[in-house]
Amino acid sequence: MSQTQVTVPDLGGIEEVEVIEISISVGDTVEAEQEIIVLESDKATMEVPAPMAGTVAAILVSVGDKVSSGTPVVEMESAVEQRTAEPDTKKTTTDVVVEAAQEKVSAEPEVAPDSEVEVCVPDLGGADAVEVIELSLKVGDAVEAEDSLLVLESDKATMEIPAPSSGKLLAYSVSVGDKVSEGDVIARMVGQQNASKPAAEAKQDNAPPANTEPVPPTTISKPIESIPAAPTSSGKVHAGPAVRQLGRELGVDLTLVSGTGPRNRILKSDVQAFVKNRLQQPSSGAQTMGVVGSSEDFSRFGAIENVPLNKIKQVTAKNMVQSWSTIPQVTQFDSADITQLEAYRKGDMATMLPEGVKVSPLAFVLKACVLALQKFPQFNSSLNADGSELIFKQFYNLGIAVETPDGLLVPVIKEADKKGIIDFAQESAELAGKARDKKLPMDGMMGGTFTISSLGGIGGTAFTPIVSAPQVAILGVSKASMQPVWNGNSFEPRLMLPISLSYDHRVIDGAEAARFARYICQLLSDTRHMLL
Ligand code: CAO
Repeated sequence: MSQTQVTVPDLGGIEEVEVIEISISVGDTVEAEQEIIVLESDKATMEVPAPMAGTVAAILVSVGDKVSSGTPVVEMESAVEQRTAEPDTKKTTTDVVVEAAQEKVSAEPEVAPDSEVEVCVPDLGGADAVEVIELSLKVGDAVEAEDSLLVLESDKATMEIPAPSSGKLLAYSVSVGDKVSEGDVIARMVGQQNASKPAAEAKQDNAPPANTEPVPPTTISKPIESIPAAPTSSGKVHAGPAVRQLGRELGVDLTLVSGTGPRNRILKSDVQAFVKNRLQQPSSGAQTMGVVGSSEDFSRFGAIENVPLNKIKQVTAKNMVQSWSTIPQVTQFDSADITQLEAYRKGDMATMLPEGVKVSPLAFVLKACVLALQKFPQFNSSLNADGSELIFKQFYNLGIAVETPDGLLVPVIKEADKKGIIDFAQESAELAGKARDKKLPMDGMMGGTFTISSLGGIGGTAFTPIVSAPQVAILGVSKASMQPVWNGNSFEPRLMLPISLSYDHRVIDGAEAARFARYICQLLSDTRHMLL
């Protein structure tokens, strides 16, 4: 077991930096390259990585301490002899980038009043191409000298490119996601300070540093290829690469996170607190439901109007997100020949209906569904909380999706196994009417075991309804239409009803779903089957 002292690497001329984050505790096991300490000057953030895998034996500094190149910060124990973090013997990538950035800052002079300048990518310290991960300002923004214009990221460093002078941003020449190399023009701005020459020329200037503070380069341990695409953001974000990476992994727009670090820098704990807070908010607002909308300011492109979503739409959104994100669902399509059914419905049946009762194809579909659920009970089941058991329900309650002016409601026809076609027609019309008149009691929408969503009165050939958790399947019904169907000798015009069965693939296999859908089609194709 050997002990290694981790020291502050070469700070490229900066005398002192502040310890702003200690990412490990004594006793922690760390991987080589894992961030252990974060340092910050007023211009740069630097993550000090572990030089090897091992255990943290002692932490020699506290948050707020000022440290310099070579200051011991951590003692680590390693089973294997490792190199120590000798700041002066080898140049780390960080050092190179720090120095490169430092050269760049020092080399960039101020610009002449109202002169237009191009801002270029500085010396990248050996990195070929780096990605633009953030445009920090909006075109037309007033800019102070040293304000971050944009953020570049390689597999080892994040670098903010500061404005060479105060002035106004005229244009960006790049977009988020673009790869840029040293010397590429990234922005144009008009300067308003006394100056000697534009930044594009200045970048080739090798004059010794006048300003020894580097722009923020920091090390990250994960290759850029493994980082998901950065969320686009127009706001300025003050955060290190590890925090930016965490934000991307969690899908957090860092412009919405308040930083509690020095100079409002966003820390990992801020991102974690942000996510926790979002998850803990009351279950009403769209943002609390995992319904992630856009934080983009669309008014930049034209007139907009913000209309609050009503309660029904917010609850629907929550349920949709919950079902869509938790259920691996597949949709099986089929079609039923309802030529005979429709002839009967519009003919003999119409003459036998009680006064005022109107029967649509939906009543037959409801009846066919109950019979299919009885034959295939797994479609009338739910998974238990830990997914270890299937709960078979011995009651049949059918939900019907009803379009109302306020949004989608799903009243439930209870004890559907005890009902006939006329019951279904009457009850679905009554429930749809109550739903539209806002007279549906809360328990009228509870206890459903399977749902039918019919768009047949509107049109369309197929759709993919979303399974409503904890149910495991839903049947979508589209508009029946005349189709040429081959009868073995010739094509016959038949009235075909398209159905779309979405199902929870954890509970139902594809073959079962195909059989279930086929069975419904058979029942609808010959109404006599419904008597069996
Ligand atoms: N194919 C062809 N015609 C159909 C049909 C079908 N599959 N289903 C209904 N029709 C006909 C009806 O026979 C009726 O014709 P007539 O006016 O000539 O009698 C007409 O279309 C209108 O029917 P309807 O929609 O009023 O009645 P319904 O019983 O079929 O449906 C209800 C009732 C409440 C389901 C429906 O009004 C509704 O709200 N549908 C929208 C559901 C929805 O939004 N689903 C999406 C949820 S997201 O997955």
